[in-house]
Amino acid sequence: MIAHESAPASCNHLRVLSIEERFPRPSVMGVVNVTPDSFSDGGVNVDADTAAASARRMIADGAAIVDVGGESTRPGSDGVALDEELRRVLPVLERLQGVPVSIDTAKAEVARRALELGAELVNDVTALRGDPDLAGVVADSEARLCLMHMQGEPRTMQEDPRYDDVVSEVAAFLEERLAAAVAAGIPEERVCLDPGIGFGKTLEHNLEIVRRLDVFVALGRPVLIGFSRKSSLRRLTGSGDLLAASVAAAVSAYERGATILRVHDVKAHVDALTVAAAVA
Ligand code: HH2
Repeated sequence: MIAHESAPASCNHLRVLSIEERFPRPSVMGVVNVTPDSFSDGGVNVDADTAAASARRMIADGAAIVDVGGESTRPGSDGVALDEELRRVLPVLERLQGVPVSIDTAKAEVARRALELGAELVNDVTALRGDPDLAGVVADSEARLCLMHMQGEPRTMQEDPRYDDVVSEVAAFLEERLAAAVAAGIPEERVCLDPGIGFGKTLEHNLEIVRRLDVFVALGRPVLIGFSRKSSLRRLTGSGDLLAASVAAAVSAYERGATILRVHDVKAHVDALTVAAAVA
């Protein structure tokens, strides 16, 4: 009898946690770019041991997850070939067994290999528009998914981004991509949404997105924001050191409803968000 009663509970325990359950507000995602050319930390983590050590440091500093990426999406960048992306990220993922990892990729094969190595989230800046096989890879796994908005492609996206109303257009896009993900068999509760700060957006577009973040929260899925070290902050402050600006942007986004903050400087963000959450 007791065994029967406990059976549903143990089944429940095995259920994949939703984004909301896995990432309480606010949660920090630490950025681990294994690239020679990322806009703020390119070249820092090209060596797999160094990258894995910095990922572990981020978790020790309070990150809920680390986002490992082998392809820079900075404005003006070209894509990287599958072989090269695998060569960059696999040795790092192999060294991060047991560490909570997200894979920042638009390629199905990179995601598949990363999930085999224990990644729990696929962060796709193309929102499943880049590789037709990626939705199936996520649907066939227990992975969570981040769908991000980008206008255009990294090579040209900052040339002259235009919107009639950036907030309603980006929200409509995310709503449509969420429906596409669900239609492909990915459970809605495993998906989070990201308006894509800096991806085909001016400084004013980025600020308007954070100002009206409630519109994205109203879509019903947790919102991820990555404002850390982005060039809009330099444009706004004129400062070379973007730490304080990044922290302020993350706290502003959190206060308007963001759940996951994607950041480079984990400790400063965790401390700031802990205080912001305490007074919320
Ligand atoms: N920003 C970058 C990369 N991936 N993913 C999500 N979901 N949201 C973001 O805002 C986001 C992202 C760009 O930042 P970074 O990884 O530091 O630079 P690069 O693309 O040059 O590697």
